[in-house]
Amino acid sequence: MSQEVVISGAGLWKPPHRITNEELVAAYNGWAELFNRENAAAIAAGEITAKTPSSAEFIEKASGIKSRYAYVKDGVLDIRRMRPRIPHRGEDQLSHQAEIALNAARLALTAADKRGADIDMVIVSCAYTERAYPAIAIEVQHALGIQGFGFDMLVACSAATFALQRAVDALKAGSARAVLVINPELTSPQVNYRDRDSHFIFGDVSTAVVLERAETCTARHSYSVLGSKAQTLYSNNIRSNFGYVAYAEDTDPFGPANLFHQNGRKVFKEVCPMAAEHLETQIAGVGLDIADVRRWWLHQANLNMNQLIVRRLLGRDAGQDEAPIVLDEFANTASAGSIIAFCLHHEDLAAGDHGVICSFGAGYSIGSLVLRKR
Ligand code: CO8
Repeated sequence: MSQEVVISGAGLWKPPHRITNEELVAAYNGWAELFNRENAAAIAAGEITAKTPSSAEFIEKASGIKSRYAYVKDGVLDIRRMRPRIPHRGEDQLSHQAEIALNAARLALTAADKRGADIDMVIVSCAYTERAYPAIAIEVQHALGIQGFGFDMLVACSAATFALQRAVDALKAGSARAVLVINPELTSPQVNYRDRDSHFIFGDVSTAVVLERAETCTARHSYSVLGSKAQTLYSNNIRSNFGYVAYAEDTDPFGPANLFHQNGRKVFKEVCPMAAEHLETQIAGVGLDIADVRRWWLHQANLNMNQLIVRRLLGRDAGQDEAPIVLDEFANTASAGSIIAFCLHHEDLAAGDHGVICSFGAGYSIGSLVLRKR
């Protein structure tokens, strides 16, 4: 059997609700006014700092984000709540994350011309899972009637590319015939909608990818994986401290320090050169030149970041055709961003065209796959 591994299908599921910058800013500013009113005496005494308003113009200029999708919109814009109101599901019900994982997985299986019985490894890989165990992947495996095994893995924004690399390795080693990688990015429960610096950054979405050996592939669109690379470098600049130890530490598991927070400026400065260098090495490593890459499916955190990375690689700007941007509509969807870009912008490629999927973010982590259309 050949060692050629292919991506044979991808699926994108969008949540039913959309939140514009204007709606989000109106809610934040309403909450900030209320906070300032309720804390007027302490603010006047210099004990706490007054909240300053957010602005839709700033958000679009600083990030390129115009809107985001929400699994549940109810509650997010309620200034007395500022978080989604997600109905609790009991242990006998399908979990929220398994449900959105299945929505994307079914689309990817159809695109790959595969059924559950053809798959024997399921990886649910994302920034957060809603519980520790049983793995969301095993719940999905059960719902799809898949034999074999499943597991969850967390690598923040690089969860998708790192899982794709695990899949490639498993297929090459022969420990799986076909692998389903799913990224159910339910980010909204971890967003601090009271934090002006980050309330606008994230959106919910779910993506999935099927990988298999070339000889079993019957899909209309498929891509040989020429190389995959995962890289990490420890940094505290993007953190979520949410975790099970909070219960024993007597700290508030939902306090601001336990929700997503970052030093966005530092991340921007440090990650852009790392990502560009990673891509140069990775592309040279598979015997290609930068100019051979027809399409860049890059991580979608910030428009200016992507433009800077592409400029460093190509020595010029690239348009939507070469490096598609989806974050204007979806915002930062953690690990799913580069996969959304792939899902929406791959069918027009011709046989022999090369493309690169690349993610970068918390950890720091960077992951990439070089593909060739078959
Ligand atoms: N409205 C108006 N003004 C604002 C706002 C706002 N909402 N926020 C900040 N400002 C002000 C600041 O106060 C500052 O004012 P001043 O100059 O007077 O001090 C000014 O605007 C500039 O602020 P910044 O320097 O912070 O602005 P930047 O231009 O750096 O833009 C960004 C901020 C958009 C955050 C930008 O730095 C960025 O995108 N950086 C990259 C960050 C990144 O990619 N992070 C990755 C995070 S995701 C990840 O890795 C995985 C996490 C897992 C998922 C989590 C799910 C919850």
